[in-house]
Amino acid sequence: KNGSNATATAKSSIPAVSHPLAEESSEIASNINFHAQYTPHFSPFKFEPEQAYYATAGSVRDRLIQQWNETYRHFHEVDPKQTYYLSMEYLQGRALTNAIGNLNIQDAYADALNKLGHELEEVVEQEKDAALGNGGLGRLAACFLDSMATLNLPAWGYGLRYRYGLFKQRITKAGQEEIAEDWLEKFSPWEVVRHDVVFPVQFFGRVEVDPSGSRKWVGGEVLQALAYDVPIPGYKTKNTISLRLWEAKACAEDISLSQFNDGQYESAAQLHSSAQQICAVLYPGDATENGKLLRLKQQFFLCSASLQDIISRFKERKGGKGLRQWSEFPSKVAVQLNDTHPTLTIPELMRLLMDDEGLGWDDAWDVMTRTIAYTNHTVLPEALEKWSQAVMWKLLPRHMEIIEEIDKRFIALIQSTQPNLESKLSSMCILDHNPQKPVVRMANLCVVSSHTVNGVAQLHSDILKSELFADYVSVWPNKFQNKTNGITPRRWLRFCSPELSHIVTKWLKTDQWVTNLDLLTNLRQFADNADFHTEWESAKMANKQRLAQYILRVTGVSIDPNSLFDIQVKRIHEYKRQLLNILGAVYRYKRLKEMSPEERKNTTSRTIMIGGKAFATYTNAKRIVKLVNDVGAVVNNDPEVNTYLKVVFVPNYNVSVAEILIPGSELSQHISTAGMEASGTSNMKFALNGCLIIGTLDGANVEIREEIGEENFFLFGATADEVPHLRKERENGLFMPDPRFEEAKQFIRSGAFGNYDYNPLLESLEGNSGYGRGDYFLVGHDFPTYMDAQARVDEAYKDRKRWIKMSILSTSGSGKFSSDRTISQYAKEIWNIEECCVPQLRYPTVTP
Ligand code: B1H
Repeated sequence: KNGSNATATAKSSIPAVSHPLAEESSEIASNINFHAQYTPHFSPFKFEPEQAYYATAGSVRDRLIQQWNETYRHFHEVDPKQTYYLSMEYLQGRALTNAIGNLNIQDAYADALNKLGHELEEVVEQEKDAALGNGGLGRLAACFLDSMATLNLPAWGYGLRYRYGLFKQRITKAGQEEIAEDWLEKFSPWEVVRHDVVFPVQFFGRVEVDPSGSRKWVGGEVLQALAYDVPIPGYKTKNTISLRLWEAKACAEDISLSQFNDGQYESAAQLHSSAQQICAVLYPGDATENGKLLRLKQQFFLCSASLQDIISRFKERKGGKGLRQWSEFPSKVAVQLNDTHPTLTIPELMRLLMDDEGLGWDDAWDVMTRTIAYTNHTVLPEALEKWSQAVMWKLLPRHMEIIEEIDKRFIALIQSTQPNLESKLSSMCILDHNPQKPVVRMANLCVVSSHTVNGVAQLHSDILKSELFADYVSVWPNKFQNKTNGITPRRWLRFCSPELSHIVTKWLKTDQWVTNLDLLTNLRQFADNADFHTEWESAKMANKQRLAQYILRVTGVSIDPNSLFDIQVKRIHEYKRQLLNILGAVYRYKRLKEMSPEERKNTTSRTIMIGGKAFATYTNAKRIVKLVNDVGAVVNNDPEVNTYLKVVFVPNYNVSVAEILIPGSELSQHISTAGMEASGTSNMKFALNGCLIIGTLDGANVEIREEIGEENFFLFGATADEVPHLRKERENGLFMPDPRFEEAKQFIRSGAFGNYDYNPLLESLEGNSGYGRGDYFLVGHDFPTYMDAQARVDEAYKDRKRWIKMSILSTSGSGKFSSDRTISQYAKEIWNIEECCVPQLRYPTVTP
């Protein structure tokens, strides 16, 4: 029923100017058929959903490639300033629904597939997620690409083509198990290998000085970077930009035939195996940094290949004026570093300009600093990258010389212009000369070398200025900015919830909100409208039912769509406090057990869903996964109370699972210790989908609450500036725990959820945690106000009218959190680039 509603909306939104032939669904059907027969990946006699997926993707790809080529050509002709977004992670998810939706051809493709005996909904599910990222940072990069394309910005994404992306999570009796996910198993129809785009990338070797005194990096290991391009279509625009992913290769000459003939196969192909390792796996960390040579090689590989590509494009486009001046480079190129992971871009650009192009230090420095900007995504000390100087000297000797020189000049600058900062120099400089283990501090290198540094939410940017980078602010007061994160409204509302989108379009009488999300504020006028309420509620209910079916299918647990759907999904980390959530659930369960059947009837029924992956070696995070599963096993099978409470661990949380969970959510938890979550972006996705938030004053929660109104946000917990004092109190034994907190912990200790030893986990809330100091994340301190906020949620949910109004106000207040807004601000305030719109082909209009 709802599916057909959605189709009706989309139909009415097809623009008047459209392709007269190909839009025809029978044309499309025969095109899909063509792909099924002539794309020789499968037997032509088999046309199951999987084959239908590959054939459909092939057909859609043809259209993308046409637009894509025109975009390349247009950018080449106009030669505007371009942005290059460098990121070690892109969490793209599936591409088919997004491509069909952005091309605005969903009806025609749905019809065409029907003609061929398939359902579009089923076909799109055949696609594996491209999970070349860990969490929020990688997903942000993916949302940014969507917005850059939609805003017609001349921009490129650069990344690595990992063979294995983020691991698949399987839940067993022992907890989480990690399984390699082979997303390229049956090839990806969305990438185009570019055999004409190859650059050499060097490692190790030594620095040679020639008689003229110029320095050159020679010798070592040389691998080839081969480009794979992924098309990124904008929404209802011809502009289709590229995500260029590098793969490492060795040359044919690198095989030693003589060794091979001697039977020494491994050493014969040594470089080949070294190349294979580089792009083998995504670094599986999120906010933890394990020093690994391979990770450093990956980072340099991305930086070096991307810069060579950028420079060759700069040289190629002469603008009709003959050879270009290097001083023009920053007026043609903006490079954005997604956290410190691509920091090596800094010394690599210096090296290329000086050693290959012959610029002096001052000119090279001027060009480099005017080109590069850096985004910080975390203040967690363990996530601030520090590389061993010894390892760096070995792998990148010339770059280390350059970094030393940057550091030397920075120190001289401070000594001559800011003598008051002398005492701070040891923490401000780039090379830390701790005799035990000298390191290079990548964040410091970024701050010193880039023209702009930004945080990802207002509170986070304020903390950068007042704490992490405070000492630099007086040196460069204008270097620091805020760019509050955003999410793409295409994937995160228009396509993942066609039901709600349909209602929004109907009541706003326009679908312009998809690219102008601020229009959602106009829904406020209907916040009390009974008809609007009815439609809103039924769309949310349809999404809840779809979610309930999904949960039943993947976990075997049946959940009631009439209960309150309460969701917390994100990477598992102690600072995100999934433990607070589960302790709350344990307490709720215990209370329910103590109630009479009559009393229970007055409570609000809840389904608590928790999902997320734990870093494979993060023991406490894995214990949390196990605890959630153990609590669920007991609660869900307790006939006395399981109509009032269910606790479900949602396995293998990823982008596609989020697209099912978020539209069906009513309450979501964003409950990190204040000051620790830089922004969060799922909070924005939930709010946009009419889900209420229970949360702390952390990251972007602060701004979400401002936008949707404090009366529509369930707030609790300490504020960021109270945290240091509260930790002190805790250390000095001045903390008096709430009896409810003690009761919940005791209940777990008593073995109510099985005999697994949870003491190490519970102890992190007492005397000793992995972080040394007891309850570093202040779960105990925030527990009572958390429980109070949950009680307010239960009360609010009983008043349906009030709840739906709050839900409507959440959506209507979410306009600010479009990544279109974020990207426009980067374009204007950091990159200084303008749109470069590919002209629309004017098809002859058909007159009836
Ligand atoms: C974020 C990371 C991160 N911040 C190290 N930092 C990694 C750090 O593999 N590593 O070594 C990987 C990722 N990720 C997240 O970025 C923040 O925690 C979120 O609060 C924020 O919303 C997101 C996007 O800005």
